[in-house]
Amino acid sequence: MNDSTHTTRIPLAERVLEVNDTIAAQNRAELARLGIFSVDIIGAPGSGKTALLEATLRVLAERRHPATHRGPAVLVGDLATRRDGDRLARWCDKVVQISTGQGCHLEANHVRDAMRGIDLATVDLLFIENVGNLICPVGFDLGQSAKVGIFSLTEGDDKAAKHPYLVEAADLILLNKIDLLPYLTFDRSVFHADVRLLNPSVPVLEVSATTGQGFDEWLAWLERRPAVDPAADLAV
Ligand SMILES: Nc1nc2c(ncn2[C@@H]2O[C@H](COP(=O)(O)OP(=O)(O)OP(=O)(O)O)[C@@H](O)[C@H]2O)c(=O)[nH]1
Ligand SMILES: [Mg+2]
Ligand SMILES: [Zn+2]
Repeated sequence: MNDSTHTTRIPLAERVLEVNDTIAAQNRAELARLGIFSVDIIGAPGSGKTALLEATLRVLAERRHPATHRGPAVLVGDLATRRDGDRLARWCDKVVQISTGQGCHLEANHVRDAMRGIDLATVDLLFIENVGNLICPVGFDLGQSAKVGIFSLTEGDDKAAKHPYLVEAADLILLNKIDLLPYLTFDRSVFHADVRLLNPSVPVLEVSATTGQGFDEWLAWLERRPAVDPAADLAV
Protein backbone atom coordinates (compact mmCIF):
# COMPACT_ATOMS: atom_id res chain seq x y z
CA MET A 1 0.00 0.00 0.00
CA ASN A 2 1.25 3.46 -0.90
CA ASP A 3 2.25 5.51 2.17
CA SER A 4 0.64 8.64 0.76
CA THR A 5 -2.83 7.14 1.36
CA HIS A 6 -2.13 7.65 5.08
CA THR A 7 -1.34 11.36 4.75
CA THR A 8 -3.51 13.40 7.12
CA ARG A 9 -5.52 15.94 5.19
CA ILE A 10 -5.73 19.36 6.83
CA PRO A 11 -8.96 21.19 5.99
CA LEU A 12 -8.29 24.19 3.74
CA ALA A 13 -9.65 26.77 6.20
CA GLU A 14 -7.28 25.53 8.93
CA ARG A 15 -4.35 25.62 6.52
CA VAL A 16 -5.21 29.22 5.53
CA LEU A 17 -5.28 30.28 9.19
CA GLU A 18 -2.00 28.46 9.87
CA VAL A 19 -0.25 30.28 7.02
CA ASN A 20 -1.81 33.54 8.20
CA ASP A 21 -0.58 33.00 11.77
CA THR A 22 2.97 32.37 10.55
CA ILE A 23 3.04 35.61 8.54
CA ALA A 24 1.37 37.50 11.41
CA ALA A 25 4.12 36.34 13.77
CA GLN A 26 6.73 37.62 11.31
CA ASN A 27 4.92 40.97 11.09
CA ARG A 28 4.76 41.14 14.89
CA ALA A 29 8.48 40.41 15.19
CA GLU A 30 9.33 43.07 12.60
CA LEU A 31 7.13 45.70 14.25
CA ALA A 32 8.55 44.85 17.68
CA ARG A 33 12.11 45.09 16.36
CA LEU A 34 11.35 48.59 15.12
CA GLY A 35 9.51 49.59 18.31
CA ILE A 36 6.25 50.28 16.45
CA PHE A 37 2.91 50.09 18.27
CA SER A 38 0.25 48.86 15.86
CA VAL A 39 -3.53 48.94 16.15
CA ASP A 40 -6.00 46.87 14.11
CA ILE A 41 -9.27 48.84 13.93
CA ILE A 42 -12.29 46.61 13.33
CA GLY A 43 -15.87 47.82 12.90
CA ALA A 44 -18.94 47.71 10.68
CA PRO A 45 -19.10 49.62 7.39
CA GLY A 46 -19.76 53.26 8.21
CA SER A 47 -19.07 52.99 11.94
CA GLY A 48 -16.53 55.81 11.56
CA LYS A 49 -13.14 54.09 11.33
CA THR A 50 -11.77 56.52 8.76
CA ALA A 51 -13.40 59.54 10.43
CA LEU A 52 -11.84 58.53 13.75
CA LEU A 53 -8.42 58.18 12.11
CA GLU A 54 -8.74 61.49 10.25
CA ALA A 55 -9.47 63.30 13.52
CA THR A 56 -6.76 61.37 15.39
CA LEU A 57 -4.09 62.09 12.77
CA ARG A 58 -5.04 65.76 12.78
CA VAL A 59 -4.58 66.04 16.55
CA LEU A 60 -1.35 64.00 16.49
CA ALA A 61 0.05 66.30 13.77
CA GLU A 62 -0.83 69.37 15.87
CA ARG A 63 0.81 67.91 18.96
CA ARG A 64 3.90 66.53 17.27
CA HIS A 65 7.18 68.09 18.31
CA PRO A 66 9.01 69.47 15.22
CA ALA A 67 12.23 67.66 16.21
CA THR A 68 10.51 64.22 16.30
CA HIS A 69 11.54 62.17 13.30
CA ARG A 70 9.04 59.33 13.86
CA GLY A 71 5.28 59.57 13.42
CA PRO A 72 2.14 57.64 12.48
CA ALA A 73 1.43 55.58 9.37
CA VAL A 74 -1.81 54.03 8.17
CA LEU A 75 -2.70 50.91 6.20
CA VAL A 76 -6.31 50.92 5.07
CA GLY A 77 -8.20 48.00 3.57
CA ASP A 78 -11.21 48.16 1.28
CA LEU A 79 -12.65 45.92 -1.41
CA ALA A 80 -12.63 48.77 -3.89
CA THR A 81 -11.73 52.48 -4.27
CA ARG A 82 -8.92 54.58 -2.85
CA ARG A 83 -11.34 56.92 -1.12
CA ASP A 84 -10.37 56.21 2.48
CA GLY A 85 -6.67 56.31 1.58
CA ASP A 86 -7.18 59.69 -0.10
CA ARG A 87 -9.07 61.03 2.95
CA LEU A 88 -6.31 59.90 5.31
CA ALA A 89 -3.49 61.17 3.08
CA ARG A 90 -4.64 64.72 3.87
CA TRP A 91 -3.43 64.20 7.45
CA CYS A 92 -0.58 61.73 7.11
CA ASP A 93 2.20 61.32 4.55
CA LYS A 94 2.50 57.55 5.07
CA VAL A 95 -0.74 55.94 3.93
CA VAL A 96 -1.09 52.69 1.98
CA GLN A 97 -4.45 51.70 0.52
CA ILE A 98 -4.88 47.93 0.34
CA SER A 99 -7.40 46.68 -2.23
CA THR A 100 -8.77 43.31 -1.18
CA GLY A 101 -10.92 42.74 -4.29
CA GLN A 102 -13.49 40.23 -3.11
CA GLY A 103 -11.84 39.79 0.29
CA CYS A 104 -14.01 40.89 3.21
CA HIS A 105 -11.14 41.17 5.73
CA LEU A 106 -7.43 41.91 5.86
CA GLU A 107 -4.93 39.07 6.16
CA ALA A 108 -1.39 39.13 7.49
CA ASN A 109 0.12 38.95 4.00
CA HIS A 110 -1.74 42.17 3.01
CA VAL A 111 -0.15 43.91 5.98
CA ARG A 112 3.30 42.44 5.26
CA ASP A 113 3.17 43.63 1.63
CA ALA A 114 1.82 47.07 2.57
CA MET A 115 4.51 47.51 5.25
CA ARG A 116 7.10 47.20 2.49
CA GLY A 117 5.69 50.38 0.93
CA ILE A 118 6.59 52.49 3.98
CA ASP A 119 9.89 53.63 5.47
CA LEU A 120 9.21 51.97 8.83
CA ALA A 121 12.25 53.60 10.44
CA THR A 122 10.22 56.83 10.47
CA VAL A 123 7.14 55.23 12.07
CA ASP A 124 6.28 54.77 15.76
CA LEU A 125 2.52 54.18 15.50
CA LEU A 126 0.83 52.05 12.82
CA PHE A 127 -2.93 52.21 12.36
CA ILE A 128 -4.52 49.42 10.34
CA GLU A 129 -8.10 50.17 9.24
CA ASN A 130 -9.64 46.78 8.51
CA VAL A 131 -12.34 46.22 5.89
CA GLY A 132 -15.74 47.31 7.23
CA ASN A 133 -16.98 44.03 8.71
CA LEU A 134 -17.71 42.96 12.28
CA ILE A 135 -17.21 39.26 11.71
CA CYS A 136 -14.23 37.61 10.00
CA PRO A 137 -11.55 40.31 10.57
CA VAL A 138 -11.60 39.15 14.21
CA GLY A 139 -10.26 35.70 13.24
CA PHE A 140 -7.24 36.89 11.26
CA ASP A 141 -4.20 37.92 13.28
CA LEU A 142 -2.29 40.64 11.44
CA GLY A 143 0.62 40.89 13.87
CA GLN A 144 -0.87 43.96 15.56
CA SER A 145 -0.08 45.05 19.12
CA ALA A 146 -3.74 45.70 19.93
CA LYS A 147 -7.21 45.24 18.47
CA VAL A 148 -9.69 48.11 18.74
CA GLY A 149 -13.38 47.29 18.17
CA ILE A 150 -15.46 50.24 17.05
CA PHE A 151 -19.25 50.34 17.28
CA SER A 152 -21.40 53.36 16.60
CA LEU A 153 -24.77 54.67 17.73
CA THR A 154 -26.36 54.41 14.28
CA GLU A 155 -25.90 50.62 14.29
CA GLY A 156 -28.16 50.11 17.31
CA ASP A 157 -27.47 49.20 20.95
CA ASP A 158 -27.60 45.41 20.34
CA LYS A 159 -24.50 45.07 18.17
CA ALA A 160 -22.02 44.20 20.93
CA ALA A 161 -24.22 41.29 22.01
CA LYS A 162 -24.64 40.15 18.40
CA HIS A 163 -20.90 40.26 17.72
CA PRO A 164 -19.41 38.63 20.81
CA TYR A 165 -16.12 37.53 19.20
CA LEU A 166 -15.05 41.09 18.46
CA VAL A 167 -15.95 42.20 21.99
CA GLU A 168 -14.06 39.27 23.51
CA ALA A 169 -10.98 39.84 21.34
CA ALA A 170 -10.78 43.63 21.67
CA ASP A 171 -8.19 45.42 23.80
CA LEU A 172 -10.31 48.58 23.61
CA ILE A 173 -13.91 49.23 22.56
CA LEU A 174 -14.92 52.58 21.11
CA LEU A 175 -18.55 53.65 20.93
CA ASN A 176 -18.50 56.28 18.19
CA LYS A 177 -21.03 58.94 17.07
CA ILE A 178 -21.92 59.71 20.70
CA ASP A 179 -22.89 63.21 19.47
CA LEU A 180 -26.01 61.61 17.92
CA LEU A 181 -27.37 60.37 21.26
CA PRO A 182 -30.16 62.99 21.49
CA TYR A 183 -31.54 61.94 18.10
CA LEU A 184 -31.54 58.15 18.40
CA THR A 185 -33.17 55.51 20.60
CA PHE A 186 -29.82 54.02 21.57
CA ASP A 187 -29.79 52.70 25.16
CA ARG A 188 -26.22 53.13 26.40
CA SER A 189 -26.83 50.98 29.48
CA VAL A 190 -27.80 48.01 27.27
CA PHE A 191 -24.65 48.40 25.18
CA HIS A 192 -22.35 48.73 28.20
CA ALA A 193 -23.97 45.81 30.06
CA ASP A 194 -23.57 43.55 27.01
CA VAL A 195 -19.89 44.48 26.66
CA ARG A 196 -19.26 43.85 30.38
CA LEU A 197 -20.83 40.38 30.23
CA LEU A 198 -18.63 39.38 27.31
CA ASN A 199 -15.39 41.06 28.37
CA PRO A 200 -15.35 42.29 31.99
CA SER A 201 -11.99 44.04 31.74
CA VAL A 202 -11.99 45.78 28.34
CA PRO A 203 -11.92 49.60 28.52
CA VAL A 204 -14.86 51.24 26.71
CA LEU A 205 -14.68 54.84 25.50
CA GLU A 206 -17.57 56.89 24.18
CA VAL A 207 -16.24 59.09 21.40
CA SER A 208 -17.27 61.32 18.54
CA ALA A 209 -15.03 61.63 15.52
CA THR A 210 -17.10 64.68 14.57
CA THR A 211 -16.97 66.72 17.80
CA GLY A 212 -13.82 65.25 19.38
CA GLN A 213 -15.70 64.10 22.47
CA GLY A 214 -13.75 61.37 24.28
CA PHE A 215 -10.57 62.07 22.31
CA ASP A 216 -8.47 62.94 25.36
CA GLU A 217 -9.13 59.44 26.71
CA TRP A 218 -8.56 57.79 23.29
CA LEU A 219 -5.28 59.61 22.78
CA ALA A 220 -4.23 58.80 26.36
CA TRP A 221 -4.90 55.10 25.64
CA LEU A 222 -2.72 55.32 22.51
CA GLU A 223 -0.06 57.11 24.52
CA ARG A 224 -0.10 54.40 27.21
CA ARG A 225 0.71 51.76 24.58
CA PRO A 226 1.96 48.58 26.19
CA ALA A 227 5.75 48.47 25.90
CA VAL A 228 6.67 46.68 22.68
CA ASP A 229 9.11 43.97 23.65
CA PRO A 230 11.86 43.83 21.01
CA ALA A 231 12.63 40.23 21.98
CA ALA A 232 9.07 39.05 21.38
CA ASP A 233 8.60 36.56 18.57
CA LEU A 234 12.19 36.87 17.38
CA ALA A 235 12.42 33.09 17.27
CA VAL A 236 9.97 33.04 14.34
N1 LIG B 1 -22.39 62.42 13.57
C1 LIG B 1 -21.30 61.67 13.40
N2 LIG B 1 -21.01 61.14 12.19
C2 LIG B 1 -19.90 60.41 12.07
C3 LIG B 1 -19.01 60.16 13.15
N3 LIG B 1 -18.00 59.37 12.71
C4 LIG B 1 -18.24 59.13 11.41
N4 LIG B 1 -19.37 59.76 11.01
C5 LIG B 1 -19.97 59.74 9.67
O1 LIG B 1 -20.29 58.38 9.36
C6 LIG B 1 -20.09 58.13 7.97
C7 LIG B 1 -19.17 56.95 7.80
O2 LIG B 1 -17.88 57.29 8.32
P1 LIG B 1 -16.55 56.58 7.81
O3 LIG B 1 -15.43 57.17 8.60
O4 LIG B 1 -16.44 56.64 6.34
O5 LIG B 1 -16.83 55.09 8.26
P2 LIG B 1 -15.91 53.79 8.05
O6 LIG B 1 -16.11 52.95 9.26
O7 LIG B 1 -14.53 54.19 7.74
O8 LIG B 1 -16.60 53.09 6.80
P3 LIG B 1 -15.99 51.96 5.81
O9 LIG B 1 -14.53 52.25 5.61
O10 LIG B 1 -16.78 52.11 4.56
O11 LIG B 1 -16.22 50.66 6.49
C8 LIG B 1 -19.52 59.41 7.39
O12 LIG B 1 -20.57 60.15 6.79
C9 LIG B 1 -18.97 60.14 8.60
O13 LIG B 1 -18.95 61.54 8.46
C10 LIG B 1 -19.32 60.75 14.42
O14 LIG B 1 -18.63 60.59 15.44
N5 LIG B 1 -20.48 61.47 14.49
MG1 LIG C 1 -13.30 53.69 6.17
ZN1 LIG D 1 -13.82 38.02 5.50
